[in-house]
Amino acid sequence: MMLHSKLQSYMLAIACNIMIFILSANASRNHNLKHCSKSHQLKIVTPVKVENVTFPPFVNATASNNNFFLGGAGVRGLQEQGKFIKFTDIGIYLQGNAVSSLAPKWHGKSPKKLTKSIHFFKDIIRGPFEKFMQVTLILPLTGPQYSEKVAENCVAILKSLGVYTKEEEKATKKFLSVFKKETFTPGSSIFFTVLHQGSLAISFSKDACIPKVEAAIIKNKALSEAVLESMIGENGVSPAAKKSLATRLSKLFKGLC
Ligand code: HCC
Repeated sequence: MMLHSKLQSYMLAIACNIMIFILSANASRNHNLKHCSKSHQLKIVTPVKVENVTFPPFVNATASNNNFFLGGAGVRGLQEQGKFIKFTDIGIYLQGNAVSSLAPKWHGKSPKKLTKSIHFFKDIIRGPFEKFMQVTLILPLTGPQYSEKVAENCVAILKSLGVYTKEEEKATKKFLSVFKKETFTPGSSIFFTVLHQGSLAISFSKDACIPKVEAAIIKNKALSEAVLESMIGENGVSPAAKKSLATRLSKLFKGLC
């Protein structure tokens, strides 16, 4: 009997050790922020609460098996009749390797300098890592109301870059059609994944849960990047998300050996 219970606790200890090993292997894969000491990165990659939404520090993005951390988050509002109306909360997630990709150029720069730097955000938008954006509604919007605003901004960006061709026009039409029948109540979310080859995966949820499978994929790199640029580019709709990205990334760069 004694031997039996000893054996049982022995087996339990082995099982626990195996579990801890699997969990820590997974955690270090999840938090794949190269060269960054784990305790440092875990302290810095915190959740961000914007209005009623808490953006978790790590997520699995729609249509991608890569690991993403929360770069930054902020509100998107509009000045209407002298009042600032908050419409959406925007969270920007970056693939784990973004930190080591951006650090050589941007390490040591203050959050203020990064917030003001157009080139810093261009490097995020064009960098060789995947990006994932979560837009959670504060006020209700129809699919067409939301998508027409985004498309309008994207077309302006693409034209200013001189890359708005028939292909981008077709891609923009597809973008609008994906939203045609959607309605977004407060708390529902729209997700965009800018994938490695430049495709844009779009998904929707009634809450903040991220769907594994996309509602649509649009194969147009210029449009995919323009969607992110419309949020955090030079005239991005969320200066708050830009400030948050700059502050958090500058801290993450400091953690590099
Ligand atoms: C964009 C443009 C807008 C938004 C975005 C990216 C956005 C839209 C809000 O995430 C909005 C507000 C009022 C409206 C319609 C849309 O969050 O009437 O490029």
